[in-house]
Amino acid sequence: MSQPAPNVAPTPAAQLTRAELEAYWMPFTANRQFKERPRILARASGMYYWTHDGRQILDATAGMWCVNAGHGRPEIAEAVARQLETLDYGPAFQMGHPGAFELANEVVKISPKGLDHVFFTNSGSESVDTALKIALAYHRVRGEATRTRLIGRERGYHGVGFGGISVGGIAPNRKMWSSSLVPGVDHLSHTHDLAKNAFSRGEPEHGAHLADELERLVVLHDASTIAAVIVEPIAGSTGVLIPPKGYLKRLREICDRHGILLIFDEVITGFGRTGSPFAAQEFGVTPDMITCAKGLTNGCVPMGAVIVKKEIYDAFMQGPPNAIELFHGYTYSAHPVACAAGIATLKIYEREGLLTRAKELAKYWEDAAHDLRGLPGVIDIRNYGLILGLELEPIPGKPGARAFDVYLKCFERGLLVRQTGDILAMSPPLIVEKSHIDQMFGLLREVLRAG
Ligand code: PXG
Repeated sequence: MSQPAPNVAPTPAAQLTRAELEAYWMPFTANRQFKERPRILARASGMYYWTHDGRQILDATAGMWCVNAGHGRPEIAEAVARQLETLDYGPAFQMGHPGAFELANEVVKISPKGLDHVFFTNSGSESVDTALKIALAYHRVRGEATRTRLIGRERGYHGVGFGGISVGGIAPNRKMWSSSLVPGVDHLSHTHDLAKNAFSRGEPEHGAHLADELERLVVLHDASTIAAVIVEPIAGSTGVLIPPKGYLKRLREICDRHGILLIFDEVITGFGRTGSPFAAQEFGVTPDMITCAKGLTNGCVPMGAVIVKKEIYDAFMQGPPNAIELFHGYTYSAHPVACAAGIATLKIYEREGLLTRAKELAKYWEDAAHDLRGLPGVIDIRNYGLILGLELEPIPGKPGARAFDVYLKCFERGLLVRQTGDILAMSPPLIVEKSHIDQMFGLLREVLRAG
């Protein structure tokens, strides 16, 4: 099971002093706590990380939901190296390179039917802000400029751009910037209902009616003011919320009825996590746009994308042909190195059947997960594809402390999980074997049992 570390000799990171840790302001991290007891990763291969002091860590999170083909894939490394030697960079505006077109075509091949144009970004946050901007511009170019309202959902995570935090529904991500959020945003209720849905396997039974809140918002604001609704098919960062049966379909129907665009934020659900290439296919609901990132390049070069349906792209291709249609883009849109990584990644996914592998393992994963029911403090276990959310009873007055403690103990014992509030999340690389699953849940069981 365990793998020899490639070159486990201590790396320079092992010698970092407390002072040397200071300059790097770490994102979404308790900097002072971390720097007192740093967790430094030095290497990765397959299903494993190795820390700077040579400890092996089983990766139950695919990094942060992104390393779907496992770590250190030589095919990607070689493609990236070749690209750097051939064409390191080319201007993204008014110029192209073959990889950009090839990757767009490959992404379209695995996308839901009808979503056939791809706008490249460098992250999930940029994908979200890009999709929101396309939605607003789309209505405008079609002569419906009053459609400016954006609808998100409580507990939604859509990255950290101003658009993303505006439609997002996680309070700490918003409150510092509350006066600067995008105006005219409303939120649907989240779908988390432990009283009715605890310990659901797959899609929970209760909650489809929550989609009807969109009808209520249409009555309140009038459809002619609403541009788009954005939701994660499965909410990840907030602690794994699986959509109730029928919920996404109902959202789609209401959007259709009122000319509202539906955006699925598939930054974590894209590229095989649910058992289909995208959650849209898995749940049989086709949105108007998909935002993605992470697994697009197996996490190894930053890249994101917005996949849009033909009608949206075509709506922009109307004016004089020499006019720029969309005043939006990044220096690194379709960066040649990211495209090379993306093409190599999609080839691996196809060759190894990784975009549907989660379906084959889902039952085994589900049974292993629900076996933890009854352990001290476990108030919910929820799962879909190769995703797990495990919710713990909070320690009174210390929200998040219990799950953080479990996270630390797992890490000390050689298992990387994610923690958000009092919820633990697992989302292993899609190359995971049953033996790894046994090891993950065995270790988690021991840590939870010890309390
Ligand atoms: N949308 C969704 C649905 C995401 O999950 C983003 C947008 C932003 O992507 P970037 O690339 O800008 O970070 C995300 C990011 C976690 C976790 O463990 C999830 C994310 C990031 C970090 C941690 O839940 N998702």
